[in-house]
Amino acid sequence: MHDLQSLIVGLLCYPLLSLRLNVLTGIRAQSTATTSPAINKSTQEAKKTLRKGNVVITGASSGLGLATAKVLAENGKWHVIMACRDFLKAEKAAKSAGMAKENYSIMHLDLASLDSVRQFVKNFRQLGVPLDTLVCNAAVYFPTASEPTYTADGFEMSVGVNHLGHFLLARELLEDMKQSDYPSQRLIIVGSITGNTNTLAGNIPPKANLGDLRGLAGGLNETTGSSMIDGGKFDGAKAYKDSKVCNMLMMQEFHRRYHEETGITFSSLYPGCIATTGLFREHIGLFRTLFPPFQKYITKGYVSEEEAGNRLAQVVSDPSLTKSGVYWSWNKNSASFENELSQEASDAEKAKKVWDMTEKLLGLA
Ligand code: LMG
Ligand code: NDP
Ligand code: PMR
Repeated sequence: MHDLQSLIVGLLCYPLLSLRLNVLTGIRAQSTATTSPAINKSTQEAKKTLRKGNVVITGASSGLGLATAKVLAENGKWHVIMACRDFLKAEKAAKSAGMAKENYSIMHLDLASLDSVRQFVKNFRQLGVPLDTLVCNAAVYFPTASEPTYTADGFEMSVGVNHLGHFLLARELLEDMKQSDYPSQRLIIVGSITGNTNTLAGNIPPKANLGDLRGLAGGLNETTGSSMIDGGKFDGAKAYKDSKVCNMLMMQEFHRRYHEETGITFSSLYPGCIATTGLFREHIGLFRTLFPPFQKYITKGYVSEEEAGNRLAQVVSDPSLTKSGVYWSWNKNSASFENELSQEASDAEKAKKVWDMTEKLLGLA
């Protein structure tokens, strides 16, 4: 069974395997080229500028993830590993975005299952290629659900996918990034304005609030406690916003724990309001119709998927965005700046508690 699975993964990842050969042959070609006096940089430095970076993007089958994958795949410097729950959808999306086959691979990842996350890590390691950057982008949003739904492991779905699944993935893949010889390694976790109560958007009810974390400690399940982090009654919009607070807190906690030791850059961002993506697929039709013009003409917070993809691609690839521990945003001229997080989303004590409880829930501690 496992052999068959590996074979399938191997076939699906053919472009990545050929990339591995390119990396090897590229380095060989470089060692002959260094005999030229014109190229007298150290071999190691030369190697670093030679190969493509490998970036894993979760949820790259639509919206922001797909737009980012497209930018990176097309700029010639990256091989994009699209980590997606629906292989066929991802393949179709990559094709219709016009991505060239040799610039991407698709690997199965369902963040709603911890087993799937672990299997993804195993499959990735079997490829034997270095990991340079991980983008935790996938998310689900259930604004109209009256009852919670659950992941395979029994956690409320929004926090389960957006926070817990990504936390396990990032913890595991940190080990791989530590071994990368690429000039810069980055772990990016997508955040949002709606989790930040220091903004107008973050004050539209229901507001994010993790409370004393009693629901998280209890396993985010109504049969044993509460499906909500703060222990309250289920509210899909709040669960999403809470999950984004966790994303932004964990980025900072990763920074505090690992930046100095590893040199890895940890970042989060608010890409702008991409009002047309699949994130709003569960919302009522009226909302989906009115939301884009509302954001375009009234709040002026709207950005296209293409523009948002350019922004996230900058956080992956721009040499000027290497500062760690930053929550990036963009101003009206689309220039990046270091944004301020709400009090809760920058609370170091809370971050530590969320980290410790999450480790316990995932069996990491
Ligand atoms: C709730 O639903 C869920 O029930 C809840 O569970 C949770 O998920 C929550 O935060 C998430 O959302 C939202 C619900 C109430 O709205 C709807 O689902 C109905 C659709 C309403 C769409 C909201 C966007 C606002 C639309 C404004 C209209 C814009 C028109 C664009 C025109 C373009 C012009 C070219 O959501 C709310 O909170 C809505 C509150 C009520 C809306 C009041 C809006 C005031 C804005 C002013 C509009 C004035 C228009 C003038 C146009 C001038 C043009 C220059
Ligand atoms: P989309 O719904 O278009 O993209 C979300 C992606 O996540 C999809 O590819 C989806 O896969 C994937 N996904 C969902 N569940 C899982 C799962 N269990 N396992 C693996 N992948 C999964 O939304 P956006 O592009 O808007 O969202 C991307 C990120 O941007 C999110 O982190 C969101 O919070 C953030 N964001 C979005 C904003 C916006 O205005 N849209 C604003 C601020 C932040 P599939 O295609 O199979 O459904
Ligand atoms: Mg919000 C500057 C104002 C601004 C911005 C940037 C956003 C972003 N929103 C703003 C204002 C308002 N919104 C106002 C005034 C209202 C009341 C009419 C409003 C309403 C609203 C709703 C109902 N907005 C929403 C919703 C959603 O369901 C979205 C949400 O909360 O998803 C969790 C949403 C969003 N508004 C945003 C952004 C970026 C979102 C969605 C996505 C996200 O944060 O990931």
